[in-house]
Amino acid sequence: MNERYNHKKIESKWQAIWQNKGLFRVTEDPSRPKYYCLEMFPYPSGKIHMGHVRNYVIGDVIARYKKMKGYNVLHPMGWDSFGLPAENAAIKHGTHPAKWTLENIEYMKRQLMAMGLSYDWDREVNTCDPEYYKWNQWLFLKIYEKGLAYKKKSSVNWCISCETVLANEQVIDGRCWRCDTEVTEKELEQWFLRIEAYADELLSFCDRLHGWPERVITMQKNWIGESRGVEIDFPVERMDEKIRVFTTRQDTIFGATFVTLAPEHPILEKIVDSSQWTVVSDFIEKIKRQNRFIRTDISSEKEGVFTGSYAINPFTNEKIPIWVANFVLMEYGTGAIMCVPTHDQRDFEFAEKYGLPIRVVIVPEKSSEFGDFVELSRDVRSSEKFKISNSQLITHNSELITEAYEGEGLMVNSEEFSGLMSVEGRERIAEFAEAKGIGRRAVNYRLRDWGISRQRYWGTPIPIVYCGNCGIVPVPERDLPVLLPMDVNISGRGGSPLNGLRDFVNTICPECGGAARRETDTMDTFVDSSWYFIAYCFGKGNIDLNSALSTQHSALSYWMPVDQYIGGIEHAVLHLLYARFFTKMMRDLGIVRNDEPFESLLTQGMVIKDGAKMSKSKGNVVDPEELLNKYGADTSRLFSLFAAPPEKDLDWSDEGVEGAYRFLNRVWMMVNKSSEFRVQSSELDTEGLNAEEKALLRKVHHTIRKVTLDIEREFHFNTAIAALMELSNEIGDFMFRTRVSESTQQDAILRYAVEMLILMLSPFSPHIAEELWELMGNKQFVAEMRWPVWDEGLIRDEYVTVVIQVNGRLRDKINMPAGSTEEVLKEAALKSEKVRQFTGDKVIKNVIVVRDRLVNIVVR
Ligand code: ANZ
Ligand code: ZN
Repeated sequence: MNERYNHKKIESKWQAIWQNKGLFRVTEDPSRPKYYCLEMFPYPSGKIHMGHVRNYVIGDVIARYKKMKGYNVLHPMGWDSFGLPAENAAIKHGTHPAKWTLENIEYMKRQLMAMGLSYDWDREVNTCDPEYYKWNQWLFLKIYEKGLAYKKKSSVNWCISCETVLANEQVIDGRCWRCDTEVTEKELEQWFLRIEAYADELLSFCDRLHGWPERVITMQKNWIGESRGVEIDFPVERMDEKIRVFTTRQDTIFGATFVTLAPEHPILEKIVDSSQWTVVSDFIEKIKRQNRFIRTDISSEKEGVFTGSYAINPFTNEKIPIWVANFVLMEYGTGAIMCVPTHDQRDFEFAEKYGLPIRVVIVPEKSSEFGDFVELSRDVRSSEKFKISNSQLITHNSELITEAYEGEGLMVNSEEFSGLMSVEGRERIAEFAEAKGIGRRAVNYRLRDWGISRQRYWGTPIPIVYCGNCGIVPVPERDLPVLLPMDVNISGRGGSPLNGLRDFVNTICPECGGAARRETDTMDTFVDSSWYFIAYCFGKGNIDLNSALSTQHSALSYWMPVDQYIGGIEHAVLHLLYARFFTKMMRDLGIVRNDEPFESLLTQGMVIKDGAKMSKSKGNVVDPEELLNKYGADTSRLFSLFAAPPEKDLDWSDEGVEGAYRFLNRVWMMVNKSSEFRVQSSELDTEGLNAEEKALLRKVHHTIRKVTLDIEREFHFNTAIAALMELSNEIGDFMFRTRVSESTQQDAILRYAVEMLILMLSPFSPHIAEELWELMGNKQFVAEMRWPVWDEGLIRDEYVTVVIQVNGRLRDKINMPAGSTEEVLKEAALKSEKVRQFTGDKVIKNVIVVRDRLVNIVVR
């Protein structure tokens, strides 16, 4: 039995056995604690890449470890298979998106299987399968019924190159997230989901996501973008109109010297003075063509025109001009702002450009920036002094200041509010406005409703028809799924190919039976991935959200939420926010009970090679398939886990792979050499061990402790693996020293140590572990064994007193870790101060070491 390590043979053998025995197939079992381990499902682009490998291997170790810990582990996998690349491939190669997608899935599935991942393939989901997207449509209908889906004409982000609408989340620095083309605006009728209605909950629940990385929570919070302030009404002079502004700096209201409206603001029609009408309407036309990202970019040019009308500042009662400007957005707040040039940089630049008045109303404490206000302190409230300065500071040019002071400070020039700190002033002004009925506290979110309409083919058809008599009519549930037609001509130009399919478009109104048209837009594929983790709970072919509506669905309440989610940081906002939103909607529909989908989240680092992210464009990709062929799954897994802790970037190194391979070979040889164990480890009698055997036992328990805690604490697999390597060295040394089998206990401890090593190695490199386990005569699967536990007693009692002699005479006693090697003991003995007095500069002839007992130094 001295075969060489043949990964190919072993790996395919065990993969087949696991699959045939259904080792990772799970069903709900209320008598056992569950653990739902999930990796983000891939887009079936063709081949897996190292990023996938890393992601799935991390998940697999967790899943296997938890199974050994006694959990009923759900570990599923599926395909996020709708989307643009399939259409692009269709255009490029003339293959149908369905064919391309299904072939890719088949190929990639084989690759995943070759990695020995412990998936329950009976729960595989595939989002382009009608069996799946039918439920997208069903959910859409439910959401629509609840008023959470609606259609509106809106200016959308449009990518000319992809010829599609992009969600805000898909626009990165004003460019398409996919093809990097500059995004433009387009007016289209679109379907929206009311994620805004969940903004406050999505935000407040951020603080309950204890298992999430701080960085992701911050990104989510920033994206939701809560902003607390007040809405205040500014009456329009000589008109029965009011302009409602939203501000977060109401403490600066005494410095509001003009009001500015968004070009899209409806009140413009009523208030623009006839003398200004042409100027204003030309301006509006011009700004409409400007991209929103340019409009809001702080560095871009602020432009505006005067409306010819005035508003009254309700606090100063001054008449102030009303302007229109590009930097005010209609979709945010009220679409109108009060401008305070001294304390808002945009307003400052605008005022400077157009010669509008500015007035200081906040001064930094103890600042000399504002001349007269140097000596102001918290308790100065006499307004006499401010009046003089007041007149000095209202100026039509900005001689006195060169930029806005946006910070906190002391309120000045603010009548009875002068002398307050700005923080407190905000409260007082808000109270005052509320008391006087001219304003109210308001919360605004940056988060916008999610536009899900896509003018693409390869997606879920939106289940809506348009009828001349009845208007918008949802497709009745019994008619689901609205099948995506397969006989299409994909040119890639001119919007959705579904438009041209008469059989698809022309239909009958479900309400009146008259002629009607089908919606031809498909859903954003992010809809598909917003609830796939719920779909896994049902199992392949069994998804039935309807059944969960009426009753408490046992599978859903058993498995959800996901205990551990693992994926890339690039999904920190997009996918994770949508998935949280869908979970909350589905909770409110009565489908699930949990408030949040993912208890814990692990965002793995990137795979780096030669200092750059591994990517096709950088030309530094390592194809996992080559790696699997050459070294096998176990080595590939081990390397990717050993090279870095999961959340850090993994620096690719060929030597690292070699190292992992050599380690597995050593373990292989070790077990093969000693595979004729005469005894079972159950015969081990820990009391009957000699010192050396005891030391090995201790090492085993130390290792169990270290590996367990490293896994439990933030999944630090790299240090866990290092500990296993150390243990394997110790076992190797032990075997070397005890070549001849001398006692039952010697064999028993060796066997025990090797078995523990294999058990602990198994989540990382499962195939070799199964093989060696079997070779040792064990009958069960390693994957089904219990994870070992350490004995505190064996770890605590770890120091022994070692006697040090010089030429046979006691000179010192030192405390050393039990089981220390001869080298360690020798070194410690020679370092002892007391010993040195006797050895001095004498020649050391010999050092005799009895482990855990004695060191005798022979000098001349
Ligand atoms: C007066 C003011 C004075 C402001 C000051 C700031 C500083 P966040 O935190 O982003 O919510 N604002 C409000 N609605 C706007 C819109 N539709 N388009 C562009 N800007 C808008 O910021 C809120 C601030 O952004 C508001 O407070 C308003 O300017 C501006 F010294 O009001 B502030
Ligand atoms: Zn009708």
